[in-house]
Amino acid sequence: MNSIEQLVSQAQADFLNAADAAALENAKAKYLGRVGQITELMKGLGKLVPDERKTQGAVINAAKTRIEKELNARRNALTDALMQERLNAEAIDVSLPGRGRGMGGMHPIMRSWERVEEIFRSIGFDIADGPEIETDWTNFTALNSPENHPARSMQDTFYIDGNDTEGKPLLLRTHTSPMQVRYARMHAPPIKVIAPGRTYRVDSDATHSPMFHQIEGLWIAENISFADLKGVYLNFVKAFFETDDLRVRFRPSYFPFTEPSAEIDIAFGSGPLKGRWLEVSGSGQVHPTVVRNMGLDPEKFIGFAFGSGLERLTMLRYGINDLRLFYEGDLRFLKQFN
Ligand code: 2U9
Repeated sequence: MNSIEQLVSQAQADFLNAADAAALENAKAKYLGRVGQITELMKGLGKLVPDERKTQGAVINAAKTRIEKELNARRNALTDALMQERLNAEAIDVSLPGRGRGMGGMHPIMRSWERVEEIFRSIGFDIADGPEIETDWTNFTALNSPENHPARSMQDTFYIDGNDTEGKPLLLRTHTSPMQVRYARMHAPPIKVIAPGRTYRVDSDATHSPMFHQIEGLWIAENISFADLKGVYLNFVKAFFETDDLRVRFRPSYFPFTEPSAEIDIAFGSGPLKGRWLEVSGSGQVHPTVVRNMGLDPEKFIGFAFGSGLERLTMLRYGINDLRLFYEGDLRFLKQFN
């Protein structure tokens, strides 16, 4: 083998030995670089006589072409190998089961909330939503709660930094009734409205939570009576608990915003709670002072109202025995409602 053939073989061997692109570029420099062996041979041509220069030149050029071909072949091989390596590393096994996304679900309290709205909407009640931060007037005074009532003490109600326009501290509403006052001041009778929402009291044990939900109903018209309230409520509990086998009883009670007032009890005719009277709501004829505070003449308009805890209704509907389960976020509990 003459020396130029050896040079080509050597280049081929060096290229094959180059394990990556950087090593290959170094090997290329050895032959085709500024001081590479082929380059040096080219430079030497100038010293030859024209005839020899021509024949030698052709030989060197042919060798250069072959070396470049070997170089490109190796370059492509290295690129392909790299791609193959990546494809292997990033391979996706399409036969594996998918991980999926966790689906959120409705909280049982929200289920009741929507259910109650749907039932009352179906009998022509409007739904009112309003602020959870309230003024002293709307939450207490308008609802005939006396200035010295214990509910107004710092220990019983959550107060907010900042005052209303009367200079009284703002507070977290203790019931949804202030929304009824707001609604009645904005609408002309007849008024049929429910106000569901979050309410707050300084209370925390197995049967009380500092945040809980209420649903209140208000019906104001010229010629209605307790019988209408009773009819609406009976219709509601029958729809809510999905049974006609149910009795309702009104027991005298006291609330500052209603007079007369009554607790509402229900008794199921069958099921695990069969025959037991269960307290589900408070109710009454809206106190004349409250009617006046809504901007209406109590001589002309009569109002009936009721209020229930959504937690209580939900516990009875699903047979839940501990209020705290609603707020612990335990998926074992929550998943049962979805
Ligand atoms: C206006 C006038 C009167 C709403 C009423 C009750 C009786 C009542 C409690 C039941 C369980 C609250 O969540 S609870 O603790 N509510 O007993 N609520 S009458 O009376 C109103 C409302 C608005 C303007």
